Amino acid sequence: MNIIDELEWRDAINQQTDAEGLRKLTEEKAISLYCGVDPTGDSMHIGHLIPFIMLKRFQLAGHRPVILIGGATGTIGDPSGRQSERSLQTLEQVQANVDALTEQMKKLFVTEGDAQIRLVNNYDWTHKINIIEFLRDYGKNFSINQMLAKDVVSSRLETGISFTEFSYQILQSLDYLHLFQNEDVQLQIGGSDQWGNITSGLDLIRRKAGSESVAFGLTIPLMLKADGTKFGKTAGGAIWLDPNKTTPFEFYQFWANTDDRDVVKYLKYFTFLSKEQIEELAEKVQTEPHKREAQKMLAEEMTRFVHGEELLEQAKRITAALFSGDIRSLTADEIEQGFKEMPTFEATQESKNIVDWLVDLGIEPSKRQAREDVTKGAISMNGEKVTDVARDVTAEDAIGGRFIIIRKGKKNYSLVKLT
Ligand code: 545
Repeated sequence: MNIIDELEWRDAINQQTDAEGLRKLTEEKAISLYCGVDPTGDSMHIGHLIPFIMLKRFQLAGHRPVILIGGATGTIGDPSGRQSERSLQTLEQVQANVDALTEQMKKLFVTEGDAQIRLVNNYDWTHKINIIEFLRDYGKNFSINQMLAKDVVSSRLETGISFTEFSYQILQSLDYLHLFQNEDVQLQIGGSDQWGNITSGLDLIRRKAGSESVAFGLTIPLMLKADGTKFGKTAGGAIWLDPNKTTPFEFYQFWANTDDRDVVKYLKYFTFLSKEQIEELAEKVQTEPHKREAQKMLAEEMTRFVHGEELLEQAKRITAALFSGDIRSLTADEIEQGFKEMPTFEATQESKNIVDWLVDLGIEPSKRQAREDVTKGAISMNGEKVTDVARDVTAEDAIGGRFIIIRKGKKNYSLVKLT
């Protein structure tokens, strides 16, 4: 299947500058293409990941992707999709983010011995341009009238936009021109918010390199959820790729909890499973939805891709232990991940009677209630029922010397940390 047909089948195309032209070119030869990311933060979330997954699809189809890290553009920040002026980050902050994002990109997309995906930083060519050159060689090719007409700018005319943010599109255009002339890049892709910047780059290429220049732009649609809420956001915030912000277990759970109405869409968009595999899973969503096979596959594919096999296995182990109640099989680190969102209490190492301990922590409202719950078998500690009201809780009960998990009733979990 041609890469453009594949993207169409995956519903991954929003706008294209010349659909027929791009299809023909990609059929004729291996092309170079790029997508950029600005170091405005130190990690991507799953929304940012989308166009880079599409880059990888081009690579798998034999094309040559370039990932651009915006060391220059990141010092300013893209006004696209924003209602108000950004506050500038320090140059040190930008550099720290460049380093973090470069690592993240390498980990995800540059596999051992893989010469196909290249990483570039636009600081390398942008910092050499002086102001006279900027105004004479580049500024002359931009029409203020056209720049004002771009959504990004026109939507800000009421509230205001600085010259700095107004000029952002010029910097991104210089990148496309640079990569077109020096790296043979003929396609830029991005989320739908990038359309204005991409077409502005194409205009610059036509003016500087000739109107017959063969270069294209393609954007990817915003991911929409069936229930109308925003994709990739949970009560706990965004789903980050950095395991210190979103643990691999939470990451796995996010995908595993996908609605039946969205799961096939996500499989097409995010995974490298084939059309046949996805069609088979789509069938199962219809015939045996209760098994949630499509969701499990989605969660596995995504967690493996972002965090690797080992952390995927750990996420699955935590999931299974929470389901069966077999808490003792988990390590302290796994408990920390699995119980991150559950009510947390702190207790000392001191031994204490279970009834007093539960009441003092606030897990039980009164001694009477605590006694009743213990006696009727409603309380378990680390997956084992405690029915003896005379039992003491000691430091020995803590898993890894750190955590005690209390379950009250069927699924009221509390995490107790020993201090
Ligand atoms: C800079 C120079 C170029 C080409 C592109 C750029 C970046 C671009 C931009 N992209 C977004 C971005 O978000 C911040 C991430 C923080 C870690 O601003 N001007 O950098 C997002 N992008 C991915 C998608 C996007 C876009 O990285 O394109 O649409 C989100 O899905 O918003 O020469």
